[in-house]
Amino acid sequence: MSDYTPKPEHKFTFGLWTVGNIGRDPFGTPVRETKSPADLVRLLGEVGAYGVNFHDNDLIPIDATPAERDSILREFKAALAETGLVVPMATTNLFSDPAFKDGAFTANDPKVRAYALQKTMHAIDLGVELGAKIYVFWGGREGTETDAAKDPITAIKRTREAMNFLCEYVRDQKYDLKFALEAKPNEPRGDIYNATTGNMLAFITTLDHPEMVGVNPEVAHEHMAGLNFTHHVAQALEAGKLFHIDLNDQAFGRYDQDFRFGAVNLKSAFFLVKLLEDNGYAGNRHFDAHAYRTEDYEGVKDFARGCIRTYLILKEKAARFNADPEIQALLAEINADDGSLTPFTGGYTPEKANALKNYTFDRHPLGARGLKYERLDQLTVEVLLGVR
Ligand code: GLT
Ligand code: MN
Ligand code: MN
Repeated sequence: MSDYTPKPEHKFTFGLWTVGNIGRDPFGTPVRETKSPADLVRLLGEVGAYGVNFHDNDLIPIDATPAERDSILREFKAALAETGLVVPMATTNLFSDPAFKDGAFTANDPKVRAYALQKTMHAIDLGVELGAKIYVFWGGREGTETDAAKDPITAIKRTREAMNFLCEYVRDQKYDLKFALEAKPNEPRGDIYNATTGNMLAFITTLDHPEMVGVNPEVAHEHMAGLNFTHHVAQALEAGKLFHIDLNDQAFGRYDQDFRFGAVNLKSAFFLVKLLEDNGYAGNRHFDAHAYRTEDYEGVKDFARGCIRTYLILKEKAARFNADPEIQALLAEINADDGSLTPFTGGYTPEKANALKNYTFDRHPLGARGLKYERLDQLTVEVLLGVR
């Protein structure tokens, strides 16, 4: 029997807003009572999490007095000390307050844009005070219902100006902090700008300090758009830009579900875990999800333990896939290279180009060969089903 106990090196984290979700939805009122941030830290300690993340207002309500702020912070820090949990990531709530109904950094009202910058600088100070090394930007309201309302090119320029401003702020304060941009195609706006991780990767190259900025892809957000999440994460990894990751699950084409990791599509969860583990991803594994609305706080713990356990089981399955002689023999066969065309590889030279243009290919055997991907995929499924 394998050991699926979470360890600090796995870096399993949850947001205060995840286990603290009280089950409100567009059609229903809360089903669970609100717990204090300190109590949520204790709950996370119980389920074996390594860290806790928060939006500024998950911790300090937007209208808190200085005295309330001090007492909440004191209790929160005490709970961290008591449980040994750390705060690896923080973020700003730029979507709940009515002031942000037209977005924050992209709002048409310059007062809203300035307020969003001010709020973010204060929230960065708070995150850094508690130890955060990664700062997430999810532009929940940075979008439109009608493009009559906002010029999309202006929106890109406003987002860039805000990110450049905040990068300079972090440099000025000498904070050890990196930014991770999180894409989502829609919800709560009809359309959100920079809708996919790929959009974010392209946008980052246009910033003044691109080295400070990476991405925070989320399973559900690419799945909502019917895209292959693993491919998006691969692009981020390959570019050295996977600064953080939000793990959860989501059926394609449905509302924003934020289900427990692996709850819907185990096969894609498997390929994701395999990608992260095979490539030595060393960042946080953050579960940005919440328990079904049917649950009480015991169910919330079941949810949180389930996220962790499924990740560790899939990690074990990935190791099994990598060690399976039949799977590895098939992969070796699929990737076989007799070396006869090596002279044409390894980069362009005019001589190579000329020789390749004059080479005679027999394309019929290339098309006739069976690739055995059916067999390989079935073996993968059998590893997942536990019979290999
Ligand atoms: C919100 C959203 C998440 C983001 C969080 C960070 S808040 O729950 O759905 O995907 O990561 O702002
Ligand atoms: Mn998220
Ligand atoms: Mn989400």
